[in-house]
Amino acid sequence: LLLYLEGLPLPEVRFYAETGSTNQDALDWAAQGAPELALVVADHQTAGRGRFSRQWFTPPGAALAFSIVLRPVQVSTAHIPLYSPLGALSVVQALENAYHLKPQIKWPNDVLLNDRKVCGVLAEALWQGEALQAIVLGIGINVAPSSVPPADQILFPATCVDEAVGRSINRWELLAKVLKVLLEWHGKITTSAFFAEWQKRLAFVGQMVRLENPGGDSFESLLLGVHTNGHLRLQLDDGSERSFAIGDLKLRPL
Ligand code: BT5
Repeated sequence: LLLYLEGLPLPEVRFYAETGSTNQDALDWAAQGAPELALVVADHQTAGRGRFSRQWFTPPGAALAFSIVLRPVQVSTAHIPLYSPLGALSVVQALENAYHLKPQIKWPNDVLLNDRKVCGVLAEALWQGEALQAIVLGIGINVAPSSVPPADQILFPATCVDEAVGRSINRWELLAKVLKVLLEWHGKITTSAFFAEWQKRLAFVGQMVRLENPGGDSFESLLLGVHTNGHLRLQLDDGSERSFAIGDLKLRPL
């Protein structure tokens, strides 16, 4: 692993053969003073998590699961929602550059390959009172076929990188490529260039989608794109436009 990470400006890397959640490890470490770009990598997570206490499946030997500590010097809280897109775009561009794949971003935080979920991103903020201490950006990528959860355990169809590439790829090489892109965008997430690259890879633009809120209400609408603040832009039946903040809205193509 360390061999592959050589050349990247990472101050400290912690590798666990097994841990609960690398996001939890990185949050705890950040609270104890982990430096900017401190990295936690695990082979196997026993309590990997998604958004809203959902679970993230990370069996041993098959997936990429890591979390990086970012310490934005001057981040407005309004920019926090742009961190999961930072993770998603980094994974997308790494897969494009390395394996000539055409991944897309399912708003807000999933990476799809052939319309199936290959990666999930979870950005969590660490606060001290009102002050933002750090953002932990956690990324889980299905690499080998055994990392793909059984169909009855997931909400959205899933796939893995090996299946799309057609051979078994090296996890740590992919990790290094994702981190390289991430470090290039880090600090530039409010630029129009970041926004343009993100929006270009957005899945289902110009298509009808179904959105469902946690209460179970759902509606269909035309997906227009995203705003620079990360909000989703939709067109309703009467032609009016509506936007949604990143929250627990389930998005499905029709
Ligand atoms: C996510 O949440 O997609 C964010 C997942 C972030 C995981 C990384 S791994 C490293 C770091 N450490 C952690 O503990 N977490 C981060 P969400 O959008 O809420 O999607 C979760 C849902 O995806 C689950 O409820 C399942 O339906 C589905 N799912 C679980 N594991 C999956 C997998 N390996 N592949 C595809 N779908 C999965």
